Parts: sequence; structure tokens; C-alpha cells
Amino acid sequence: MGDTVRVQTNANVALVKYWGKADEEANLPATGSLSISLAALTTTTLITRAKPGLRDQISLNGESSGPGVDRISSFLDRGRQIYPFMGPVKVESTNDFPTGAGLASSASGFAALAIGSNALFDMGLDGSDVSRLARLGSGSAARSVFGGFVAIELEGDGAAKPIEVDPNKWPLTVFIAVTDSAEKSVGSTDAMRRTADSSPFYQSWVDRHPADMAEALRSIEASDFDGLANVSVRSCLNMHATIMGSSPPIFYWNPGTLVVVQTVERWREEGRRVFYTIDAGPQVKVVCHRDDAHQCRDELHSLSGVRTVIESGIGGEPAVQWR
Ligand code: 2P0
Repeated sequence: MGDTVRVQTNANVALVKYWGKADEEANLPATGSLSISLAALTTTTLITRAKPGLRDQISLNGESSGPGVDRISSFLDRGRQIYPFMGPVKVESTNDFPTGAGLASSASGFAALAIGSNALFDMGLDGSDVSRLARLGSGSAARSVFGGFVAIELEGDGAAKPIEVDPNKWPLTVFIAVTDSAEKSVGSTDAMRRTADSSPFYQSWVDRHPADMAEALRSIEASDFDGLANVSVRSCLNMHATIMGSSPPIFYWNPGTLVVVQTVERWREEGRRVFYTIDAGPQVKVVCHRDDAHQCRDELHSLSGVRTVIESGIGGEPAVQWR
């Protein structure tokens, strides 16, 4: 073991969405969630021990200041309140995809920091502890501590858990249709607060959620693609309707987002094994059965409003290397 650890994590996309907090201080979600990890969206973070008494030195995508750097700094301070033996560190984190554009950079970023801190300071945390630590940085980061299919169940201990699946039963390709790579209009934390405070649909969103989780878990267990597709689309649209109902309203979609959604709805009517989901930004993640992916790839590229398409498989476990 050395003084530097290099951690690679993947972003994830929730099929059953988390939106809203039961406890903002502990960053405990008000809803469960279920995600798949995205092999093509990677964060690489180097964490190096610094001499005791020094301040943390942080760089995010080569920048040493800004809101992303401040969030990392707050996360490290928060971690030390719980685990005082986390000493000062130098952090160099880079995403191979746009930060803050609704592509879950905070998920892979805080998961890498939690995993790296555990290794560097020999903290001896198990996967659940690391997941809860990552959650303090970002709710979705609790899931990026693991690869593959991952769930956070509300009745659980606040940690994510991997879901055992046979990869042969779930040969998925995810196309990320990027319709705008600018930073999102309202950050998730502020948007969740506004939604909970002002959207008349928020309580019914929270109340319906356990049924969606149960349906998604049942569909995965039964290798039922259509079942997972239906509940994923419902969870996505209910979340966005709830968000749009906020006052003042929040629109994450742009015209390109709607073009992709309507196109994929048509493909579904034609019988293709495909569905879509959208996070806190205008990009659309199009989830295909691998056998139907070739049909979708070219057509997605040619849609108006789609700037680029990133193709991804399901990501594996995070990688940790000593330097
Ligand atoms: C999710 N999203 O389940 C949902 C769906 C976006 C839409 O988790 O406030 O960055 O840091 O806990 O995790 C994005 O929000 O929010 C998110 P915080 P996070 O993936």
C-alpha cells in the first residue's frame, strides 16, 4: 500500500428514480431507487495522503475552484466528522463526460472518494458503510459504489445493495442521447427541495414509489424486459411531472428531449425491446435489448436535437489501484 490510490467508478442511471429527501442533513432519500451502472461514463480519482495539518488540495477536471470543488471539500469535512482518522488529502478527479449535465457525475465522483478514502486510510468499512459514506456527498453516489444492477430500499439501512442478475438474461445496451451538454438549470438538491415544498404532486409521487420498486424487482427477477420497461418509463415520467409541478416550475427537458421520447415510444409500439429514462437534465438514456440495439443506433444519431450519442454497456465493479 502506498500514499496514493487511484479509483475508477462508473456513473449510474436510475430506472426507478430517487427524488426527494426524508432527512436533508443525513441526505436520506424519501424514496427507494434502482439503477444500472454505465460502463462508458467513468470518473477517475487519484487520492493522495497529505501531511497532517495541511489543507485538502482539490482539482476537479483540472479546475481548483468552483461549486464542484466546494462540494468535494464539504464532503471530506463531513466524512471526518464521522471518521476522524480521514486525514488531509490531495484529490484529482476527472470525468470522461460532461460534469453537471444530468449525467450523474456526482454519483461516480463521490463513490470514488468514499472508496478511495476507505482504502487510503485503511478504514476497514464494508460495502454498506462505504455506500452510506458516499451518500453524504450525493444520494445517487450510494449506488455507484457497486457495479451492475443496484437498489436502495427504503426499509433498509440507507445503503445501496447490488442485485444479483444473470448478465445473459439482461444483455442491455444504453444509448445516451446528449441534447445539450451545458450545466443543468437547477441542481438536484435545490430542485428536490423546491419540488417537496411546492409541487402538489410530490406526496403522491412518494406514496406510489414502493409499488414501483416492487414491480421493478419482480421484473428483474423474472427476466421480464417489458415489465422493467413499463415501470421505468412510469417512474421517469411521474418524477418529471412532479418536478414540473414545482413553483416556480423546473423544466429539465428541451425540444430534443421530447423528440427522443416520442421516437422511442413509437419504437415500443412497433415491438422493439427498448425504453427511455431521463434524469435531472435534458439527456435521454435509451435502454435497449442488445439484439435490438443496431436498429436504434443509427436512427438516434439522425434525430433533430440530438448532438451526440454515447453508447454504453453495463458497468462492472469499481477498480482500485495503489500507486
Ligand atoms: C436518481 N437523480 O435516482 C435521481 C433521478 C436525478 C433524477 O439522484 O441531492 O445528485 O446530491 O442527493 O443524487 C440526482 O441527484 O442528488 C439524482 P443529491 P443527486 O438518480
